[in-house]
Amino acid sequence: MSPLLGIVCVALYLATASSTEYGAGDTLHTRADQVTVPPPQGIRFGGNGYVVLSKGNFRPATSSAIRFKFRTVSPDGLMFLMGQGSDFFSIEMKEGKVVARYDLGSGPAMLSSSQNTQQNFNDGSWHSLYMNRIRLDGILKIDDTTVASGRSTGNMRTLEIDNEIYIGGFYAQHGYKLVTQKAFEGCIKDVVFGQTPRDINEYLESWDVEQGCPEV
Ligand SMILES: [Ca+2]
Repeated sequence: MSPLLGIVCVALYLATASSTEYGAGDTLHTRADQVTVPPPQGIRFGGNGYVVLSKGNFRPATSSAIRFKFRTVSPDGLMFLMGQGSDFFSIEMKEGKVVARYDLGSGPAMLSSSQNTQQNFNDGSWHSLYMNRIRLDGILKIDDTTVASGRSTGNMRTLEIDNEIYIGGFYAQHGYKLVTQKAFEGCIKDVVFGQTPRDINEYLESWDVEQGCPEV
């Protein structure tokens, strides 16, 4: 295409666009509105990485409520991990199911979505996850439906954690034998610790991640 023909084509395109897609004088207004759309939230995990968030004002010793949305086509991968010593709390994809585990220091609890549904959640769609434990008792909801509940064993009642909370993987091999070592591949957004929404892009450290989750 010659440069001149290119200019003519652009001019024709603009004329067509302005006459069919916008009313007279609307174009600048429309573009100004688009500028105010917030940047994409969430993070895309490449499958070999992780994000570290500080616990901030999150105090999960007695009650640890976690929310986030996830999207993946991978059947296995670590989505969430926090802990200290033998205390931990984890959420992972396992063969397409969602599995949460915690140990308060005297024995583990395991909650699998397979308890109440045979649905596989690695279907490429967004799913909202809510997990809470109060003392020994845990409950796991996906897409606002309770999929599992459980209770840890022993007499320990509180969860101790370090400042670093891992999303999507861990920086090395972790020591929690029941928890997957495989990193998550997919997207996570809208993270809430307790009652506090957290921007997953405001991390202490990350590896193999990209900001934003494209809609396709
Ligand atoms: Ca404990």
